[in-house]
Amino acid sequence: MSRTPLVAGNWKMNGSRELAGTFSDTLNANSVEGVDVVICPPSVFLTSFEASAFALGGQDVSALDNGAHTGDVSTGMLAECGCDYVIVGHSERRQDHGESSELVAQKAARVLSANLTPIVCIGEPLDVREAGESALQEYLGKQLAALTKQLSPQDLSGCVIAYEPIWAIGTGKTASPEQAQNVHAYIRATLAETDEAVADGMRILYGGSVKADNAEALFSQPDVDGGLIGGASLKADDFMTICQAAK
Ligand code: G2H
Repeated sequence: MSRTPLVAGNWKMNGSRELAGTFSDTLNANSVEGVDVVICPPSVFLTSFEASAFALGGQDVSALDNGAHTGDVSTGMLAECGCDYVIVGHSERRQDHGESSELVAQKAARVLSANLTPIVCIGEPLDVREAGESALQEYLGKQLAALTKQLSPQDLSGCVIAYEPIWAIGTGKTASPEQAQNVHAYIRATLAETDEAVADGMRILYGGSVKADNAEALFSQPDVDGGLIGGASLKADDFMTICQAAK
């Protein structure tokens, strides 16, 4: 199956209204044919974008309905601010806010029920990577199992998965294209145990120090369907180069 590549910029807690304007101008003037492009800024800047040639996404969302949940943002609010996508389960949320894989799966379900697309992040810390392949597969397998347990195959087909090895996030260390391909193939094979067609159609993004100069090698791997980009998504020119590399 041919899968439309997707490149999502995760601004994390960075950016400004001015940068939203710069990105709107650059991305609208340079649409990348055949690639879905998404910017996930801090939610306070969502309405500062004029997005015509790209989509917007949230960086996180509550698993709950609107109500007395100070500081949280709901799927309905993100949709009202123009989002089509929502990142859930980023390792920084898992680490900084103690989010479990079960909560991440609940968030994904909530995003799907609002007709938005969850970008579900999974990834291992360095000690797991160094413990060898079976430890790595067991770790990622548990993160995936929480998702496949919570979601029907039909719901699963509405998700995007992002594989982000924690040791490669913001460190300048990138998984080699071969390392990325091996894990992506494992993720697809694991999803195929639930539903082969869903696994075949699943877009699996790579994230972790993707830059303008390494994107093409990563994205050319058969099971790598684009990227989730952090630091390099804050410079419009670099981000455009990365989007082009996904074609
Ligand atoms: C991983 C990635 C974006 P960076 O967190 O999700 O960030 O590209 O800065 O490693």
